[in-house]
Amino acid sequence: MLLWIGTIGMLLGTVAFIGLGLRAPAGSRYFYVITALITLIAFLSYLAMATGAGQTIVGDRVFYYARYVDWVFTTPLLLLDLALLALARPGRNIGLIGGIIVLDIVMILLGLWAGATAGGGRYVLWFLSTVAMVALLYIVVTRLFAAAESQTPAVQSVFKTLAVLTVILWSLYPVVWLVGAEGFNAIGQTGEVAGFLVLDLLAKVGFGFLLLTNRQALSDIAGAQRQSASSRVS
Ligand code: RET
Repeated sequence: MLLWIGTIGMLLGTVAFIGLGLRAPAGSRYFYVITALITLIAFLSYLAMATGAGQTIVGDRVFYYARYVDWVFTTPLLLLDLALLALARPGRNIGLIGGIIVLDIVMILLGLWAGATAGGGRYVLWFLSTVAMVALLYIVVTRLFAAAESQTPAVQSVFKTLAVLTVILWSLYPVVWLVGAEGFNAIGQTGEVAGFLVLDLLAKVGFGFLLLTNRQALSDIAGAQRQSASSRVS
C-alpha cells in the first residue's frame, strides 16, 4: 500500500514536471528534463517494489535493493540541479561537480553494500557511507553557497531554500536506515518504508516543485547563460 502511494506520487510528479516544462522559460528546459527524469526513475523503482520485484531476503528481513538503483541515478541528478543553480559557469567547474557526484555515488554504493550485509559489519559500511554524505553536504554548503553569491537574488533565494532542504532531508536517510529493518529495527519494516516514502516524496517531488515553479530564477539563469555565450562570441 505505502509502496503504491510512492508509485502514484512519483508518477504525478513526473506528469506535473513535464506539464510545467512545456511552458518553461526560454533556455531553461534542461532543469525540467533533469527533474522529471528524477521522479520518472523513482516511479519505476517504486513500481518494481510495489509489484514485489527489486527485493531479496537478507538474514531475516526483506531488503529492497531497488531503492539503491533509484538513488544511484537520482541523487547525482538532484545534485546536478543544485550545481546548475549555484554556478554561473558550470562548464568551468567540472571538477567540483564531478567530485560531489563521485562522493555521492560512493555513499549510495556503500549503503547498498551495508544493506545487503546480514552481519554487524554493516554498521561499519553505514558509517563510511555517512562520512561520504557529510563530506558531500559540507562541499555543497561551502563551495556551492559561495558560488551562488554571484547569482541574481531570485536564483540565490531558490538555491538557498533547496540546499537547506537537501541538507536536512538527506541527513535523515541514514537515521531511517539505522532505526529501520536494515539497522536496529526499532520501527520495523513498515516504519522504514513509510520513513523513506516521506523523505523521497519531499526530496524529489517537493524539491522539484520548488525549483520548477520558480520561473523568475530559471529565466535569470537562462538569460545569464545567453549573455555569457554571446560575450564569448564577440
Ligand atoms: C543510506 C544508508 C547508509 C548511510 C547513508 C545513506 C544515505 C542515503 C541518502 C539518500 C538520499 C536519497 C534521496 C533520494 C531521492 O530523493 C544509503 C540510507 C548516508 C542520503 C535524496
